[in-house]
Amino acid sequence: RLIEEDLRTAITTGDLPLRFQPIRSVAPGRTSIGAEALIRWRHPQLGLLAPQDFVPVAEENQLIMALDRYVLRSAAASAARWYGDFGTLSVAVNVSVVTLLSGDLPSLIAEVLDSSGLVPARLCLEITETAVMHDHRTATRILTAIKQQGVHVALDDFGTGYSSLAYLKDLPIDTLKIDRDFVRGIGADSRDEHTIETIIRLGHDLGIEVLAEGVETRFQLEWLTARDIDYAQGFYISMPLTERSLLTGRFKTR
Ligand code: G
Ligand code: G
Ligand code: MN
Ligand code: NA
Repeated sequence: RLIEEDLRTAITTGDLPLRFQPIRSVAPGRTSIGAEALIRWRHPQLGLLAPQDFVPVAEENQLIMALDRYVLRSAAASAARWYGDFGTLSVAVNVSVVTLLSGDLPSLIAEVLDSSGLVPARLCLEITETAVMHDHRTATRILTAIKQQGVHVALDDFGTGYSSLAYLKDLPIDTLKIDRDFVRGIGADSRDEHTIETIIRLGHDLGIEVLAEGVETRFQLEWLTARDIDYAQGFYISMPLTERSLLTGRFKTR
């Protein structure tokens, strides 16, 4: 059997479990504000597969919209049940550029919010920087429609793609996610440190919050906190968790 046939089947049977990686606010109190949904594939012969093993297959075989729809529905249904010490929690969902540019995303989001009952502001869409800049006019138009629905938007893997600052100013986004490649250089490579400082300043000057991905050490977290980072995510905060593990930690469910 071809892998794309197996994947088509998995999307309909739901053999695509989500993991959730907590995102923490670094402001005093250090509370979890939500989690990023990360898809896996429980393959009958190959075991648990990571997204890089099959998301590209989905993108090449017109399966990506069905996959993104599945993840959005599943993540929203989960997040609608969560609350933490300081109220409800958000879920961030990675959405492919194919789905973003198709124009079907606003209606899909409306359906997902309606069926899950999730408050719009508790859903964040993660779009990669490269995807958005590839066709920034179409992306800006569609993201504007999505923002009007009350959903948040984050620019993922920021700093690795090519980005025009002129476009960034016009993009309706709430959060920049600094790519973990830069975070790895904290304490080791002053070019990475300067890049991070520049991204934080740029984001804040534009009224955009900034999150650091791939935070693996206490030193990195403290360095970032001293430079006014808003949010942190990474193995030092938490590995990606099953929903069950998430809910035995700081997360609770109604
Ligand atoms: O979980 P992991 O670190 O292996 O994720 C690797 C990459 O796969 C991440 O960069 C993420 O953007 C992407 N990814 C994870 N889950 C999804 C998903 O549900 N949909 C899409 N389109 N990409 C995902
Ligand atoms: O592509 P995206 O950035 O959306 O995906 C997040 C991916 O990064 C997931 O596959 C997750 O397993 C991985 N990840 C999360 N935290 C860390 C970390 O601290 N270090 C490293 N190396 N990878 C991480
Ligand atoms: Mn992401
Ligand atoms: Na990322």
